[in-house]
Amino acid sequence: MLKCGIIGLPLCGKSTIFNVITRAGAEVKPYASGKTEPNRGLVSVPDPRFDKLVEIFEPKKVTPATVEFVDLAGLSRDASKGAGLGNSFLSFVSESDALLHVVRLFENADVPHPEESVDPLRDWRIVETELIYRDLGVVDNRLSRLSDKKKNTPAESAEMELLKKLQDHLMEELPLREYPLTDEQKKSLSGFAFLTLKPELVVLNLDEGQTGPLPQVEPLEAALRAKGLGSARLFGSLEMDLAQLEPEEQAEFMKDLSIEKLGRDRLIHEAYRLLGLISFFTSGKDEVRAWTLHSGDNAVGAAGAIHSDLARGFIRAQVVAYDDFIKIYAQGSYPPNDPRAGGATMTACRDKGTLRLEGKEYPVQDGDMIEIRFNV
Ligand SMILES: Nc1nc2c(ncn2[C@@H]2O[C@H](COP(=O)(O)OP(=O)(O)OP(=O)(O)O)[C@@H](O)[C@H]2O)c(=O)[nH]1
Ligand SMILES: [Mg+2]
Repeated sequence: MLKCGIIGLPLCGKSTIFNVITRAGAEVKPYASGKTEPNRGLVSVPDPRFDKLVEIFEPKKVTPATVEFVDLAGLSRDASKGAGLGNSFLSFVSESDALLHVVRLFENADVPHPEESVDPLRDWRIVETELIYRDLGVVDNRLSRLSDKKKNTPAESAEMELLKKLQDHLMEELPLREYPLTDEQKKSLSGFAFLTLKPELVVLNLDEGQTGPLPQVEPLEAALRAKGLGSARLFGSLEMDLAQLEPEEQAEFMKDLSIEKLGRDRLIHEAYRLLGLISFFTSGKDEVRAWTLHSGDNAVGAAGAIHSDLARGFIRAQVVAYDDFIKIYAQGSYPPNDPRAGGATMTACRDKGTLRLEGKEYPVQDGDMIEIRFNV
């Protein structure tokens, strides 16, 4: 299961954002000390293409793509040296595939700020620095273990050479994602689960009044842009309250507050993209399902995501791109919600040559509709 860890200073609104995303109703208050397990929530990835396929096929069962979000304890200054509760949670950060880094923008006299003032750029740097020092600790340990050995294999010597360069880089308080690594090097380092190599999206947690140009957030937004990191603004508390309402009530409130669109869907979507994920669909009368692959995975990988038998006995993949399918659907004569429309459209795709037969190495494209032909 792909995981997205929610990190940030204590009391910046991580659990609030977790609730917005998962609608789970986790406790929003200072992280209880003694708590050893983070809150976890599975989230369906909103995808209008998936919704459309469900509408066309009217299946008995629907299974959207999912991502797990993990709500972690706050990382304080010096967490990498053992300070604060967040330190014991660094291991949960390392098991995450991507990070949502929450930064506090809201002013609230009832909620103490660990650094005693709201300063988003400083706060973001504090947490980033802790991640850098945690990675440096991992590099230091590995290097001292390797240099303690009487003799190193050629592979170990090469590893030491690279690690020393990374050590210098980290000592300049730079994240590893800013070090030019080849794909091969990245692969060789994957076992270390470096925190500063993980893709990161910064969530600016705002109060409802904080709209338009915000001088206090611009330095951080500019710094992130320069680093090629994405950021998203979100009204944490407000969206959490909205998430707990029934849809009609929610729509009414949003109209009153002149909010056009919730940040939730955008955030989940962005996280999915950040994870380097794509979706392919299987669709029929029984089930419409979205499956998750890493961008670049091939047709056998798609088969294996469904079942190992399908990968083992793989013959061919029948593929039609979602957009092509919809074009042909639109030419069809079935009224909306006619249960026959899905199958009929598939047949039309085959007749018109839009449906392709692809081999094992075919790189699956986001939005492909796939049926695997196999033989075991
Ligand atoms: N006014 C305002 N208050 C907020 C906002 N987001 C969070 N809070 C409040 O800040 C407090 C802490 O929020 P949490 O979501 O628990 O923060 P956290 O980062 O999970 O805290 P720890 O887990 O203890 O590190 C709560 O009292 C929230 O109601 C916001 O956008 N505006
Ligand atoms: Mg919390």
